[in-house]
Amino acid sequence: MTFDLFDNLDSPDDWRGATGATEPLADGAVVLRGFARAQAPQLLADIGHVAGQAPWRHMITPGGLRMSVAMTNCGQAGWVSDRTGYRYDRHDPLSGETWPAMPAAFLDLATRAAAEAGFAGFAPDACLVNRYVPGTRLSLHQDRDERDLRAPIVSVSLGLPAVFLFGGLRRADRPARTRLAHGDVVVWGGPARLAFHGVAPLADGDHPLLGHERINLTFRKAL
Ligand code: MD3
Ligand code: FE
Repeated sequence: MTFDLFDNLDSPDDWRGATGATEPLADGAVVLRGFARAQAPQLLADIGHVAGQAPWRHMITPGGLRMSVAMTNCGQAGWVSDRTGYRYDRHDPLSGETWPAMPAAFLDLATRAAAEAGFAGFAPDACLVNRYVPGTRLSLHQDRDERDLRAPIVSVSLGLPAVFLFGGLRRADRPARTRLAHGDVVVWGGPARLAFHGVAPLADGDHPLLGHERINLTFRKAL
């Protein structure tokens, strides 16, 4: 056994198996460390196809601020923000076309992760894809634009590690910090579903697959 100095490298004999240990992060939140590692190259190829049809863009908040995270979507609906508010929309406002279909590997990963965390039958209809470069942050927010809040959200982290901020049900609750690294999957359900959360400004680094980027997928049952 060698020391695992290169935590972000993909090694075929990595001791974290496809179904690594589940780790409770908070009441209702389960971390599956490295769960998506083996699928990462396929996911990245699929992300390239999605962004080819529905390009990365920086959305504008209802308050008029440009988000530092670049976003796109796939699935039956996509999360959009503009001066009129936040919503799920079946069409990409940039093109007027429907969003690209959810790639099979996305759906497979999300449903397996949800089942592992106790949410058998999770049927996401939307996937928001977030892209971070060094300095990009996501301020504390709740995800509550989805119709059925009993369904969990499944998040998949790829590329550079991020410091994830996880608070309580009130914005003022001081958030805990956790590192989310390449291949980590988190299932947020139950009492964690409406917790305030965000991402600290991304630190620079050089990831073997993603270079200076981090990409996060969030699977949602939106409609
Ligand atoms: C906890 N994305 O897209 S993923 C988002 O890393 C979002 O891009 C972050 O927050 C990112 O809305 C965090 C982890 C996450 C996602 C959704 C949650 C945690 C959550 C919904 C409820 C509670
Ligand atoms: Fe969120």
